[in-house]
Amino acid sequence: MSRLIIISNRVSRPSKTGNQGGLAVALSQALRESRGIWVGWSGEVTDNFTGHIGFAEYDGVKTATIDLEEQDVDEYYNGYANKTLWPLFHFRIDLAEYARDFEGGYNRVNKRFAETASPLIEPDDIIWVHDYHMIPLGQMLRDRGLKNRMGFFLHIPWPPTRLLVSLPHHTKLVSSLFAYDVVGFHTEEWLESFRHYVEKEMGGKVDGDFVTVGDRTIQAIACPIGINAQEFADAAVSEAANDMHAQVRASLQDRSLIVGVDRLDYSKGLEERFNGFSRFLKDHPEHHRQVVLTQIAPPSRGEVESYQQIRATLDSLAGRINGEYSDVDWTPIRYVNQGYPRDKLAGIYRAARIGLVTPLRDGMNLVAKEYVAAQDPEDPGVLVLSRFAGAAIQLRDALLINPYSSEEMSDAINRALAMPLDERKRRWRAMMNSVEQQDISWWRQTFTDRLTAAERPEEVADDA
Ligand code: ADQ
Repeated sequence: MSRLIIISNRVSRPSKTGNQGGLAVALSQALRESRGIWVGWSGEVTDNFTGHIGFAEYDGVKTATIDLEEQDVDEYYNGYANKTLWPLFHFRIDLAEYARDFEGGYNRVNKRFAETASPLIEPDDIIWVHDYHMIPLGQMLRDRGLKNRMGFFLHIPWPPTRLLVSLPHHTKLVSSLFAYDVVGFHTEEWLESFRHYVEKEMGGKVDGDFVTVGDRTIQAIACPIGINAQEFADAAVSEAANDMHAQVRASLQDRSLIVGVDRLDYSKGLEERFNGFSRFLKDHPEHHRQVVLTQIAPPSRGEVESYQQIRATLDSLAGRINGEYSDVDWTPIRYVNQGYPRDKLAGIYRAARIGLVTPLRDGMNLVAKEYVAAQDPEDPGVLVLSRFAGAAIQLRDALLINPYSSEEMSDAINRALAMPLDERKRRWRAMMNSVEQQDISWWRQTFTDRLTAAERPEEVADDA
């Protein structure tokens, strides 16, 4: 069995709050089972880049990290990754910033990663690069002579061609993906957009999973990420979860709980969610005092202005809605800016009659799957899910809504609250089957099997 080398912006480290992004949560276990190394940024900033590699092991996961300079963090992480690619790939060209310094910093840091990782890589290793921070890394590793099988997985959407062409040097960025052997997306929709770009902008040819540009053929596949369904279901009935469940229930005094859990990010549709909930309160006075929306949203990327703005917007919106509808003994929105350990989070999900997951665009969305996995099979809650989350393709039995429409959101909340037990069970069972079948192990196995079976670049060259 080949060793797996995972390279991503950050490596996963267990934190007390359990506040990890989806990528980190998903990959920890995947890497533990292989005997590989996870390479990434330490999260630390140094005065001058040294290239020094810090080796460590956390929870059975071997890590190799480098520190970056402040300029790297500004241009590469806050800049090109989070001010340029993240908004653009989430269809928000209004928020995307294009600056040469960002692009330069992005390429510089990717080169630094290539220099760091290449001495650690042995000829039989399989390399798996993750996410939009690292798109050109594979090409840079190839430039250094690496012939390993190399895969790339994009955790966010792939934007429509008409939006992507607004990025300066877009073809250069996309071309670099052809250094990999397998490129993975969460859904057919993102895959379709990628193929469309390659055909229209690069004169490429698509033949099933094979995509060819010039003399390079790669496999481009849809491979939806999952969660560790069993572990999450177990966590939901752990002691910590039961305590949390009891604490939440006691505080609700028989009111129904609606829960939202998201990083504080404009792509998650939090403003639209608050507006949708406000619309529900307006449309349904009979539910006043009967429901509480608990929105858990730990801040992220606080150095980026658009994130400061969304935070300010939500602070005032939550205040306004609560001001309008609260009574001395009822506050409709509980807005919480902290993270919770996973078992406690599972207890909160289980206490909620409705999981409200309404991103405007999301590569997948693991919260939707976690909410399903945490439910009590005898009395499951209802998932209200945005059509624009990748997860909507698999979770067809959620109440699917357009998150831009506060009326649809209001109707869905009303319908979910009234849904009979039979229907709740039937929908939950169908969703749980999908969450269990296409779980995190399935995802990793599906992707790495493809990668292992791919022809190595030198085999291709030998045959030619
Ligand atoms: P994210 O945008 O971070 O991930 P998501 O998939 O929902 O979104 O994952 C978030 C993770 O963080 C979940 O596991 C959740 O439990 C956890 N989390 C969020 N808030 C928390 C809190 N307050 N306390 C504790 N834990 C919290 C990116 C893409 C997604 C894609 C994933 C994985 O944007 O579309 O699903 O990667 O590929």
